[in-house]
Amino acid sequence: MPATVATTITTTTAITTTTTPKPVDYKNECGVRPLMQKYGRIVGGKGATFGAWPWQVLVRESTWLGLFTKNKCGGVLLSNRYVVTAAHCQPGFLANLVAVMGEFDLSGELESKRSITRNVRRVVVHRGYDAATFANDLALLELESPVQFDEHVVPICLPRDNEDFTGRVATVTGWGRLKYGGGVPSVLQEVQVPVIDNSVCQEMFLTAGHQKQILSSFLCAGYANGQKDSCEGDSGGPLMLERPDGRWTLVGTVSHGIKCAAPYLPGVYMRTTYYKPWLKSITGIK
Ligand code: 4AZ
Repeated sequence: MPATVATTITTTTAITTTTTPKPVDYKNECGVRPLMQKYGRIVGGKGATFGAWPWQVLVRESTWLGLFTKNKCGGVLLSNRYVVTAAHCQPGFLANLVAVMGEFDLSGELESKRSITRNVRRVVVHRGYDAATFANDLALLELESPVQFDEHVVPICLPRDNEDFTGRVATVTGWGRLKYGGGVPSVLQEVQVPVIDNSVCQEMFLTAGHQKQILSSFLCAGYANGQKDSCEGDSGGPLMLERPDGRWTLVGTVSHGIKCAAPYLPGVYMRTTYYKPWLKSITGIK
């Protein structure tokens, strides 16, 4: 879509060029970023800007009647009442999950709009989840009440059924560790990583000396020399790509890996296209 260009000539003869973006219909469209100029940690990444990834969810765990809470995982907003996250993010004994939408700076500063918190009514863990292999590391969180979409709270789009993203450079976001065994950021981090073919990924793990099996339901992303990756705490968050129409689609959700950003050990994600029927069977989303 060509944007309308308005050129203003000021009295000082300086020329200001302003692009007027097509209005973003965030109440009806998935995958749009109302707060980004352009319209049409994570290890080795950079801090995002407020509202840049409006489907990013912070999954918190609350124990002892809410007396103790901790940031547990990332998540992805799929609709006004469903968040997808990793199955290994399910709450511990006598604990429950809380989803925070529109979050950005965990220290509470640097935010121009308030975040929206919802208790999780129901956790649907994939019945095939295997903690030993991380097979089917997905869970859907049904929110206690629906959220209102806003400029900083928008659901992501799902990919087409057989869409293949191999070789494309995707973005992963989260509040996870800035390096393996390191600290956590306060501002949401983003990093770009290429999607790796499964057989190439399998070879990489073998090269690194790991016997791990790369299932067809997995998707790998990262570099042979490491450097950029998701890490502990990013789990459940989005790996995503911009479609030609400028809207964003969910390629995968952060699942696991061996260490973070280490050579020949790319990050492992749950492949969204593989799980579309499962996601649809619970949420109704096409
Ligand atoms: C984790 O522990 C984790 N390098 C998540 C992602 C990656 C590694 C570990 C990917 O949650």
